Amino acid sequence: MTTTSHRPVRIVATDGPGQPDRTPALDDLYRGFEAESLIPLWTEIGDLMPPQPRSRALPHAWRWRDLLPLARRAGDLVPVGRGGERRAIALANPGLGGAPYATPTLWAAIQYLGPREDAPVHRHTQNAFRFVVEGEGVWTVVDGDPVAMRRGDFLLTPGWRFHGHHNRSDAPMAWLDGLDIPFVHLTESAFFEFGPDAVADRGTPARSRSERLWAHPGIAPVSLAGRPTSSSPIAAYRWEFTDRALRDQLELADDGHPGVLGPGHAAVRFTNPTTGGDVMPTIRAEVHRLRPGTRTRTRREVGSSVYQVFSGAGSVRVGDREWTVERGDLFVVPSWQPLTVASETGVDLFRFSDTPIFESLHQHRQHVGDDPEGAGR
Ligand code: GTQ
Ligand code: FE2
Repeated sequence: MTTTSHRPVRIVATDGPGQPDRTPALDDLYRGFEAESLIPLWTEIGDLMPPQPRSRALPHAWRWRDLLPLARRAGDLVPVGRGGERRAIALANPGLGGAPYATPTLWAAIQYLGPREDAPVHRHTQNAFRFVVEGEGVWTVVDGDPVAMRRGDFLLTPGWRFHGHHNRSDAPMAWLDGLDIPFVHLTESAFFEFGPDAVADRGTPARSRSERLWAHPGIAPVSLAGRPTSSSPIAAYRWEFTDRALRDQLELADDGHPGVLGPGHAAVRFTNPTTGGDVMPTIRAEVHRLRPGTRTRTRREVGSSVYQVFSGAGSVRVGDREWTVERGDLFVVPSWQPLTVASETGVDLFRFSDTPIFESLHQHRQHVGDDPEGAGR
């Protein structure tokens, strides 16, 4: 997928339906195609135009209890500084040929910063976020605005903003990074720039300037109101608000108001207050809460998602795989693979996906409910 070498064209002809009989003359024609770098549709169509999406990515899960000790060891052995830029360890989907990609479009990594460490300032066109499943003490500085990172917070670094991270505490911290690195790579649209070598502003405010300006529900500063921006101006969505929104949604459902996804299933989406749409052009982010004893309906959707368990535990079915997951565990749902989640004790799930890409291009479809063929829309 990422190769740029000059591999000669090879035509793999089958004897399947719609294929001409293999004769020396046909073989000769195909060698002629190859010599001129040509490939006929009729030998490729099954792969190029499947009846429904067939992701190369596999359903896969990573355990927090496996990731964290490895990140710690990386903290001992690998310095963080200019060049490598980040001590981030990518979840590499085993179906994607060794690329550091969780899905064909999404990067997911555990990033680790030791006590008092700094990660240098840079910027890139890739959109990024952080989600914190445990710990605190790191500030991510986005265009000079220090943003505290704490458990449950969802933090944005939209494309082309300078950003560095600094750990102001004596404890290490690890968190989840999500970016659209694979999508940007595939579309050959990446730009990157180092920031100043001087460390970012080491300020440690409890609230960022961005939150003071923007993180007030339904309220916008008059100087900026009515002007849609491509990414959300809110640098941090605090867990306190996310949790309250989920609690309220479940309670309202109990009182007979509609608004939950299904019985016992509340979900909130992080949105851009200037548009009401997704936080960034390529990434959607949500938190789902299942009450104890809840099972979701089976859902399949165009595009891929990565989930992380924030708290509680559950059992997850993706395609033909099934796992029991608990706090910190991550799993991938490839395009059009059916997903069902159930929880005996209750679970909070953070989810991010590439859905905005497909919605913008009018390629999005989803299907909810049992549909063994998966052909519904
Ligand atoms: O924190 O700036 O996981 O630039 C990958 C690329 C994190 C970051 C990643 C990045 C960053
Ligand atoms: Fe970055």
